[in-house]
Amino acid sequence: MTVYDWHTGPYPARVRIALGELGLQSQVRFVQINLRKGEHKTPAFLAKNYSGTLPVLELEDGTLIAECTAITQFLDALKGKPSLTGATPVQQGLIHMMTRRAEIELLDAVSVYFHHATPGLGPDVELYQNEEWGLRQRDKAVRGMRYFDGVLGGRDFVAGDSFSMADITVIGGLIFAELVGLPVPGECRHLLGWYARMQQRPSVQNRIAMSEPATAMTWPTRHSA
Ligand code: GTS
Repeated sequence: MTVYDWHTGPYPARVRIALGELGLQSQVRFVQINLRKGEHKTPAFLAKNYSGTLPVLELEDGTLIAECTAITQFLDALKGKPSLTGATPVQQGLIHMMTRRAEIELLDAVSVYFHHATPGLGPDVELYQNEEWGLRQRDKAVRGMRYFDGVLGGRDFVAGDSFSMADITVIGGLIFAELVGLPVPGECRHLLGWYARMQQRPSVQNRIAMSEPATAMTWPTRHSA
């Protein structure tokens, strides 16, 4: 299988963490798509993912799966006994709910802040920016951090009683927040404590080394983009 990837990207990191948790990284090769060069907006890449975003998983038969949640669900199902997306209907529902909440209230909000209220990927890629919208989303992300702090005040994991795709999504949000210099408020001690625990997981520690550009392939159209 091929993962179209960007080694520092928070969204692709979600899939790499899932691969690490499931022990599937050896079944995947990574192809680096340089976001700062806009390689994700070339016609060749848009043919793989209409949304022009990473990550994308390509199966051996050419099937293309985009969206972190869909990729994670697929990988989890490959194992036969899902652990990241829930084994029972109730677990599946709760994990799905908290994953969407982590996207809407935190990760996607940080992403909009990055693309609209900071230089983002640079002027060649960021063709439309709306700073006011970006700043609103920054504030929403901080509210999201406070929400997840409350959630983690009552339990060890974001959804249910074990590590899941919902934890991975909040981790992605905090990775992105670090990248853009948006700190977690100091009083969010439950969220900060949980994040410190998450850093101990090998899948989180190895998430960048797993797709080191030195060993991963680069996108063939890179120089013609
Ligand atoms: N909903 C998508 C998902 O969950 O996969 C969002 C994917 C996404 O926004 N990916 C980022 C991207 O391609 C990758 S990164 O920001 O984490 O590196 N951004 C490029 C762009 O131009 O929006």
